[in-house]
Amino acid sequence: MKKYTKMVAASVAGVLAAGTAIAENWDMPMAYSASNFHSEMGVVFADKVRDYTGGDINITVHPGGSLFKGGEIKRAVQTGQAPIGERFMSAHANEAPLLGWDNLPFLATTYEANDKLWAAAKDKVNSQLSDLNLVALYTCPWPGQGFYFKKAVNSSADTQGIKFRSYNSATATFAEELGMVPVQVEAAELSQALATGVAESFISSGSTGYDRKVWESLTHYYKVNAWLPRNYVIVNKGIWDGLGADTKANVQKAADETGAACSAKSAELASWYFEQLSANGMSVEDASSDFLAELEAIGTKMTADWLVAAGADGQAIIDNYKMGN
Ligand code: PCA
Repeated sequence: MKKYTKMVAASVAGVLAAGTAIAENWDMPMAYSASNFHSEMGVVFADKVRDYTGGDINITVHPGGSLFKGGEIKRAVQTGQAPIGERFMSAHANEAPLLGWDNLPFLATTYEANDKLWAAAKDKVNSQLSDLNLVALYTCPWPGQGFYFKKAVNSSADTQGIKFRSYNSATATFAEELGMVPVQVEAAELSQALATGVAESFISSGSTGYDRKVWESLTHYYKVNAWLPRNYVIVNKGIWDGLGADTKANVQKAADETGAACSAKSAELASWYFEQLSANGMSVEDASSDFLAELEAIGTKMTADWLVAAGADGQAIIDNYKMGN
């Protein structure tokens, strides 16, 4: 009897050590529209995970902030209310400044440079996330960021007093430096904020302008390509650590493949979005050299401020990046 009990105990321990023996159902809240490439790639990821884990992990994607609003997703994953979720990384820089590494103006403005910057930042970012009880499975860049307005803008003389939709603290600072008045609004609520006049300008990619049909309220897009910020798919660290080694490897393989495919999709769509903005009546132009010079000066100040907030780890990211270039 004693021997039998020991055997059962050993086999239970074996199952636990091997990880999930029973299929787990994971709800995955995502912040952006269902038709956005980030969300479509979330579905690709879920399919791959189901496939590679032989059905052990079954992820259901909930895009558009439908399960948790964008601003709530990180907390939901940290606390395990949702085991996994997707969100915009630099939205969390107010809590953990290091996570603003991809929001530094004019530092890495091509997909290639942005990949190098992520390679330089990855270890520091992952250890910061670990402190927050999170593990990043993959990240994926948005196309370059530029300004939307409802009039022609050639310099900060034209931006004074404009109500500006920000998506994190760095973009709020950017707006203030241009004499604008920032208000933070989720992408999912952007069309409404523009239609009701809560905001009349914002910085983003062509992607979000297209998703939110902003030509219904705005007229001008200025390509600035200030930075290519990333979304990340994060999992609760406790849940992740509880998975068996094989399951982890299978999920990570799905994540690596999806991250690469998502980044390629972003690059492929970048100019297509601009065509759609034009086709819907918007003027899509490069920012004037005067405006660009002002933005660069503000960017230098923002980078200096970020370095103060992010400390030695932030400096190490920039140094690593510059060493690799
Ligand atoms: N779209 C998201 C974040 C960056 C982007 O291109 C947004 O505007 O909220």
